Amino acid sequence: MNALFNKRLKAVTAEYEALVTRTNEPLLPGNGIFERYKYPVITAGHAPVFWRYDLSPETNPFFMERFGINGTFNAGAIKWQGKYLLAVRVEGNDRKSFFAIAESPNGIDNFRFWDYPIVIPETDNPDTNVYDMRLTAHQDGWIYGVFCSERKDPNAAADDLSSAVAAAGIVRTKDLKNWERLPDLKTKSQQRNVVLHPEFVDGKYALYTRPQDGFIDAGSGGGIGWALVDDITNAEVKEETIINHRYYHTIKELKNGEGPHPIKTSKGWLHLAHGVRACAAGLRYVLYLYLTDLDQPNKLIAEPAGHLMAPWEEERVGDVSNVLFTNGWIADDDGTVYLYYASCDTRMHVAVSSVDRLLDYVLNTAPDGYRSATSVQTLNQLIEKNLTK
Ligand code: BGC
Ligand code: BMA
Repeated sequence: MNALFNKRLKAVTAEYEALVTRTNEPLLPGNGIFERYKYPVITAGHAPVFWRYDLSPETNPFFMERFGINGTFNAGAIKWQGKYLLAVRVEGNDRKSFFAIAESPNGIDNFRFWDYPIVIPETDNPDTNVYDMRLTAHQDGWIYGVFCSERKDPNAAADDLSSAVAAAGIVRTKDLKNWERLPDLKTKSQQRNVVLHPEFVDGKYALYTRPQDGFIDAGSGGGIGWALVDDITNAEVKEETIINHRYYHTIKELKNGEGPHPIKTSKGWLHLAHGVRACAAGLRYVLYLYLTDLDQPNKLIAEPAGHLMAPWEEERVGDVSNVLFTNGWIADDDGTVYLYYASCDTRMHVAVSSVDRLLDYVLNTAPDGYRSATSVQTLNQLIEKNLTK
């Protein structure tokens, strides 16, 4: 009998159980647009004990971690068979990401990972790293996962071990357990943040894209793109138009990208995206909303100025600090919206709102006037309205 092994097994299991069964609570009063929740919904500590440890005292006498988890973030989301599921980007200590489904009965706490991570079949050109999966239950009956597949740049100089190429990988499933890999999206430029629209448009599959000049630089790739694709089993972007542009001195000056697929509402398609600007501390990632036309999902109809959410308090610090990123949300049958976001490439959080509240926000928050003077005009109108009542 190995007393150390048993003692550690007991302590580590108790710590895990306490973490995954902890009740979450909204932080009130908030801003009225959404409520943040007190605790992150998924952290590295949510990885099951049997992922991290060899549970045999013979082969692991010190009860030592054998497979370290570095972070759990950038999750796709879907409600499935009454449960709230996240397709989490799990990153090991070895810097490789993979996907694993975590399930909650209520969307805000008690998330537990399924026993096994998702096995993504490789193509003839194996991915070095896969990350940031968007889930779409498409009109065609399949659930798709579109993710970023990263490979070393074959044209990089011999001493350059950092240059990479980003492409959109595509998988599909009927049960979220067995996944079929389709060919990667063919496009002229590199792509990250590609998202499948849930409905056919003019009888075609519709993709939100993010053309970019290089691996990091969006460069001349003006913003979030839109492309129609004939055949998803051999997807090719032939024509791409920009539907949500970047602008000087805004929260998305440097880059932007679609989050999860948009939510269909009575007033249009509600989109959640990320915007990036550069500053002395590095790249700052925030989240914003915009609305497009119900019949033409590529036509912008409203966009409030600035961010919906930016890193706040503990959310500011992590592996890649000053980053909020999102690629998953769930609109429930009663109109509740669970907005899943990651902070700093480290952990997952939830904020809760409703379709009605988010529509009120997009339609009644002033758009960007792009100058300090226009912001002061907007503020003065509000002050005057309030003080002359
Ligand atoms: C990282 C991503 C990051 C991308 C661009 C990749 O190597 O895994 O998290 O978004 O580089 O910086
Ligand atoms: C990228 C994204 C995310 C990540 C972010 C910050 O461009 O695609 O994977 O969260 O940078 O590192």
